[in-house]
Amino acid sequence: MVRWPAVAWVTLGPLLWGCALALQGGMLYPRESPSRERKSLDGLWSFRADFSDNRRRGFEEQWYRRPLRESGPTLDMPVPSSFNDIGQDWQLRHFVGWVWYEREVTLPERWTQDLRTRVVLRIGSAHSYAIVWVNGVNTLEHEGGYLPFEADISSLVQVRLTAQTSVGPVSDFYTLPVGIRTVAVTESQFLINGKPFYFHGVNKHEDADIRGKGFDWPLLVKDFNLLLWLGANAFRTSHYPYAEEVLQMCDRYGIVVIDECPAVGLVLPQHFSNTSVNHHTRVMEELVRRDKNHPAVVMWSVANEPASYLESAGYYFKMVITHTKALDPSRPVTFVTNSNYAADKGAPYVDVICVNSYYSWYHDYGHLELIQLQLGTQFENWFKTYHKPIIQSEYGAETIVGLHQDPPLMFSEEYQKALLEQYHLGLDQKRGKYVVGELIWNFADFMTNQSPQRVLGNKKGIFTRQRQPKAAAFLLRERYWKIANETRYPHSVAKSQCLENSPFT
Ligand code: GCB
Repeated sequence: MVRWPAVAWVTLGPLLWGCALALQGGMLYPRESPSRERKSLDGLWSFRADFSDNRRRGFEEQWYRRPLRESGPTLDMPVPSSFNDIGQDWQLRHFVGWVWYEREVTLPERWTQDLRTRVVLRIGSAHSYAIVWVNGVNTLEHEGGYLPFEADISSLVQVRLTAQTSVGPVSDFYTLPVGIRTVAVTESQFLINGKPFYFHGVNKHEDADIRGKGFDWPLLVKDFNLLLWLGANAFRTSHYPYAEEVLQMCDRYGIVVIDECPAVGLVLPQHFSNTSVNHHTRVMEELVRRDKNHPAVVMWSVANEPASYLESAGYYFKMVITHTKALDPSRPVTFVTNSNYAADKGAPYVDVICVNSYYSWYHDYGHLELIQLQLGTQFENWFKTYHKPIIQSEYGAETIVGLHQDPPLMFSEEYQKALLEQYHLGLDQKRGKYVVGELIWNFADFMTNQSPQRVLGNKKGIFTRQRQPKAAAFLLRERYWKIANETRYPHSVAKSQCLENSPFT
């Protein structure tokens, strides 16, 4: 007689954010249906950071062979969360290296006994290299954070009975909410359902006090209520793909998304190698596979602020963008640039120019009077060179909430407002011509590495990290609602609380 395991234990490499056991996988969000059950593994996990000198003690001592508590002390770690933000330990706050997560799971008896049941372990996201052991067996490896990966673990949790011949085909089905819309780009317009669309929105980060990047429903709903309050109709998932639940909300609320690949910091010549191209295209495949069914996603962004002025960047972006277009011919593709229009080698391959600029912030400090001229010149140069629609994909000013200074000085709430006002005047001169969007940097203050440029993180939010408005939020709110009422999509956020009313139906 063979006994089946009632308990499976799972040891993970780096940070795990969320996972689910499902009867069927297929990389898409594992929805429940009459043929599918889900078991969430969110909750408290055992955790250990490998502080050893070479940071490989865990592999040398094979911590994955036994329950983690048997190879040394463990901490309790909530999943999803960022381990750095949870404890009081300075070393862990700054730790980069292997960390180990483990959890014992009791499986429903049917999953382990009924051989027609397929058991799939799916990790929503683990940053940035993950190895997964199930019952001590190396089951799954994945490189690159933010995107899901999965493995069929049926053979690891089910008993091999001699009656295997009785296993027949299983029918599996589930339904997806559907939204139908077209997206197209002309020389000067971004069209949704054939109508010109103007992006008036934000850049975000998955970030909040204590939970760090960990997914959280109350935070997500609060953020969507703030987007509604603001009159925003779009955001960019800067600088990585966000949790799938975020895109589900965008579909429901009619928020348009520029979905970005986690390619930030491609700044050295060696980053534009064949190895990088191969990895980059693989990540784009994972991103498109995961998010292709979301009507909210209207454009792919393959990178943020690469050194696209380098000679080698031309071939590199040609390859990555061509590959992405082949994966999904229905959506435009871009990357976000901060290079000079005359030097950018990747721009010839994008459908929309997305350009970041920080006039009167990272240079010309305090010279707000220059912004309109600088912005106008920026737009004209890009347009006359490429004849493509342009989105101002980032602009903003660091602002410490409650700091006041008039006449405005940097870091005060007055300076952020005045800077935005100047940008808006510049944007309004080109809006309706070929500038098709503006995305403020940033929706909310967020945590960063420490540096002399950052006061407890990046403070360019129009909301604080706790989601309270700074003065600039009211300015932006007035502008966004005015634009919303002028354009043909006033209902985007305002009225569409469900898919039936969104612009995607
Ligand atoms: C940028 C980057 C973003 C930074 C921002 C800033 O250009 O894309 O990651 O956070 O500037 O505030 O410096």
